[in-house]
Amino acid sequence: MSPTFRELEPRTETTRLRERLDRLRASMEWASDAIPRDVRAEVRETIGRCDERLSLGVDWTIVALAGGTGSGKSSLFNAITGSDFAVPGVTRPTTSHASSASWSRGSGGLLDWLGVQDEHRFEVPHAPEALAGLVLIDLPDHDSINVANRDVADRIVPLADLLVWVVDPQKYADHALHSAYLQVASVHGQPSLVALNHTDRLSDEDTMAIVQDLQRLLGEDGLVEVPVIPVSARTGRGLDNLRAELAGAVESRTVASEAVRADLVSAGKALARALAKDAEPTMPDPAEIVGSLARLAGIDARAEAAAAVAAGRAHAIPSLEPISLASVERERLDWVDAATDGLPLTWRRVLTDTIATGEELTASLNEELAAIEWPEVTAPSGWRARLSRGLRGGAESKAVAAIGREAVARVVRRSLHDPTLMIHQAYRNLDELTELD
Ligand SMILES: Nc1nc2c(ncn2[C@@H]2O[C@H](COP(=O)(O)OP(=O)(O)OP(=O)(O)O)[C@@H](O)[C@H]2O)c(=O)[nH]1
Ligand SMILES: [Mg+2]
Repeated sequence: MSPTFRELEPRTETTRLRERLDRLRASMEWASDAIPRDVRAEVRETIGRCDERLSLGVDWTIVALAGGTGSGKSSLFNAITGSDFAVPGVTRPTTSHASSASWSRGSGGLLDWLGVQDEHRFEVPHAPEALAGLVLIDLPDHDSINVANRDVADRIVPLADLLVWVVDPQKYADHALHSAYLQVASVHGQPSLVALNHTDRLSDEDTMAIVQDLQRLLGEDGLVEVPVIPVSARTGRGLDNLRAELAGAVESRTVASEAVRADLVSAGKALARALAKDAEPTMPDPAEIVGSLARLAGIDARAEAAAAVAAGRAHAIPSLEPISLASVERERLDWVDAATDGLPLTWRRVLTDTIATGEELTASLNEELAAIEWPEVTAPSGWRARLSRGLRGGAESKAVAAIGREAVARVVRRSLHDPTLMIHQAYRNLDELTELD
């Protein structure tokens, strides 16, 4: 491998779409129960397909050299790559396999997928920045008498980001035979161009006349967007123009990226439809439930008792009784009501499945409260102390209430608030998942 061979970095589009796929997957997992089975299956399948395509990377620009036998595809491949890697020949058809040239490192997975064999992969040394990520494919002839050749070409052509149709001037009138390929490309929005090769064997006038005639033929087929570029693989004529077209293709978003994008958006829409996005979720006020649970747990009573002891009105603070499951359940249901207010009913189930159960919540509260080390409260003695009893009682009571509430608040945050936040985010994400720019 040449030390000048370029790394394709950064692979921005692949990374970006992968993040988006992760969000789709997360929404899918969180809301799984609420999604009808058929939609779930459809979205799962889409996720799988995108995953597979993204693992190959969607930043690669695939350019295919296609056309009839002897038009000079292999010769052009060599001229563009500055190599003699492809084998042009006089016996027809010459090429029976696809060869590739990569301008960046790391295209192995993609080439496996395209079916280009190891020995037919070429890495372009001294690759210019403008062509980073380019993969050029030399195909067997399209109108081959050899069916296997045609299959290779037919399979790869639709995957190309740019189809370069190589034409021999002596056979250009056969164009009608081939325009079907260009037409299919055009219907799929796949950019294509015609490279009129062998122009070294033509006078300039003849070249111009044939270019115009080809352009006219393309126009008659409705292919007005397809440019005709005169080139010569032998002399290098027109190769700069061809390279500029390749650089243009590298700049544009790839077919693979467009396909993944379309998949992501349609799956996002299917999810959003299934989950009926039409409301803005609101987070219940945690202070409210913390207050209620603290009261139910006896924190308030304990705080009052602490005040009484500090004021000398009582001698001991009774220890906390465990909080009851029934009262915790009631508070939890109030939380669920508030957190799913206005949301489709299915989201109530998603939320109840995600936050802690009544039993878990009760156990966490009791554990957390049992672990508290309460401050020691003693009755004052002496006349100075007696004078400040009222003040001391207030301070002791506040300290006890604060410690208790903090413990309850920790449990509420962990068991209710954070999971609810996650579900609300998943719900909001649905909206974002229906668009991609
Ligand atoms: N004069 C001239 N000859 C060319 C040019 N391009 C290719 N040739 C010759 O045309 C013949 C066929 O070229 P190839 O590159 O093998 O054509 P191909 O399209 O790869 O053919 P298949 O692999 O059979 O499909 C070879 O003898 C080349 O040397 C050109 O621009 N000018
Ligand atoms: Mg060839």
